[in-house]
Amino acid sequence: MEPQDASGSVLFDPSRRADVNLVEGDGQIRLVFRLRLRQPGVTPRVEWRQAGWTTLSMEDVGLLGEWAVFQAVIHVQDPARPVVYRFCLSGPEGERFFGPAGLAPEPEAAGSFQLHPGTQASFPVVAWTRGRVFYQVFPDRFANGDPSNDPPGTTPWGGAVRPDTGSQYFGGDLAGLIDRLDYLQDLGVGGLYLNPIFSAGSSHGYDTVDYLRIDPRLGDLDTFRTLLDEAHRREMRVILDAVFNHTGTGFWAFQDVAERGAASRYKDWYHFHGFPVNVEVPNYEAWWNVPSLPKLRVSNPDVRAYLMGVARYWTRLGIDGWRLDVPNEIREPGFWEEFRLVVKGINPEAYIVGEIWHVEPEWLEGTCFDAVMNYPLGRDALVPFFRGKGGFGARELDRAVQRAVLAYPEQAVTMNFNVVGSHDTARVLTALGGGNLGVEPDPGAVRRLKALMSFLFALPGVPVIYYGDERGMLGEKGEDWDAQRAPMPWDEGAVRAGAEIFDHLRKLVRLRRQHPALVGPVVTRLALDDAQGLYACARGGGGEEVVAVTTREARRVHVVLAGLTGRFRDLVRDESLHAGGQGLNVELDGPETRLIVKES
Ligand SMILES: [Ca+2]
Repeated sequence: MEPQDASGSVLFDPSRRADVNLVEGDGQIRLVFRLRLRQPGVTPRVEWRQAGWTTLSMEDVGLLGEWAVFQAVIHVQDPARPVVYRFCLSGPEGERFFGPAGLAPEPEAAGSFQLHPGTQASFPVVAWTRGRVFYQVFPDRFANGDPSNDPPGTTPWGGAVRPDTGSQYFGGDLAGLIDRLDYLQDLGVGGLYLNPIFSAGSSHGYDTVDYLRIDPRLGDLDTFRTLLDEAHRREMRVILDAVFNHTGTGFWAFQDVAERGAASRYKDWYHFHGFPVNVEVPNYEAWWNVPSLPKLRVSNPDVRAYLMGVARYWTRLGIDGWRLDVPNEIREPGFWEEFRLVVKGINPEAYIVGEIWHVEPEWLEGTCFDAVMNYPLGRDALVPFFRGKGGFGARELDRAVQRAVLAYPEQAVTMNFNVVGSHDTARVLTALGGGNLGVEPDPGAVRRLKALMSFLFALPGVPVIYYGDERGMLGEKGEDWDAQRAPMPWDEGAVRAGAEIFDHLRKLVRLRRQHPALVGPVVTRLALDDAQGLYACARGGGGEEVVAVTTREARRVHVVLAGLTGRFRDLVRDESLHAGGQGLNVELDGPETRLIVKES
């Protein structure tokens, strides 16, 4: 239900957590109301009662698409009593009321919404995600710690990436990752997201052959247990890739049907159109019609039970969460809700990240995932802004930041998985104009990358570094050409700009741990200047305030941030600033992002 008035000028859905969000913390319950309006000159208030009626004005917190979003927060005194509420809109036409019946001139006609705080489940934040930075590892390409498990025909490390990259192996494995945990600890990351590590038919691993076995080319169960222990010992959490929409053709259930046809007891585990099975001209449903990726019939209770068993097995083994591959392609009602219950039942602090490419708040209601891969922020906003192309300026950046904050409930905003590149996209440095694999990155692009990363680290959500981005790796994503999945260049100086980028990210990772202001859900715009490609916002929380000022222009620009007084410190440059009578004067040597904390 999305109550809105007939003219379409008010939008509010009491069943959406982004619209009414119950937040528990610090021994109290808050209700965060957000009302969307599309009518200038209207001032909304929320009227609510537990005992007597109270009226609270709503604050204009930004734009979500074409909607102005107004917010009010109330503190629930008695969770046992229902909260009754409605909205009052004052405008040129006088006062009107908004409730379940829509807009009406009288409160009685609009009606009132009702909410029972005591029976409503809150959406808890996975506490350990606060202040952490994730690192994504594509196992075959990260580090080869055990040449004895290299598949036949393994390409020497650093050799050319072939177009048919799924059948090409570089020999990377879990032993190599364990060897490099000290390196990752030095970088400071607190979480690892591993692309698939279960037995599979390709180097990317998305065609699972055995969900309960580590791919022998990567190690075995003992190696994996060692990885978990060694990561945990270093305060790093590990999440795995769950590929539940499809399997590989080598998976035992598919093999059984391939052998026995209609007589197989697994014939209903997939969507076969006929028998015998034909993998040359597939007579079954497959992911994007790729014959090697037959789609599972998740509506089959046996399949569902099997997949829940997989989730149970690895969660019990001690992993810290899951990244779910193409979860939007599994539309069976209740599937992801059940997955969440299974996983959280074993580990309530497990972190569940869905591979969702668009802004889709329905996944982040607290019943399915904790986070989505936030491509809309990283790839669709930060990259085009800092790239400086396609008319994506400070105003568009501002809109995208507001969308990232206002489309979701605050718990999800702080937990969102903020990728700026992945195994599925061009490398971020390439997308910023750095060039393709094999060249020395363009120095201007390196500066843009540093500015982008500083800004990313100042926004709510969990920043994610794709392996090698910290060493200046380049790589375009082609049709069948995954240059963004090249083997990690471990030789010092393999990329001249590598050390500079590494040091920058290392500093940012630490700042995120040290400054609670960078982690909270609220972003307040301070300045926006399209001509200077400049944007500034305040971040606050934990008793401190940090100001992020960024420009993408390759020149000196400056801005006076009115209303700021006192002494400040630039956390990236490590230098002091003083606000004058006009405010805080910030100069930038663009492209650059300055992160400035108020000291007094
Ligand atoms: Ca190996």
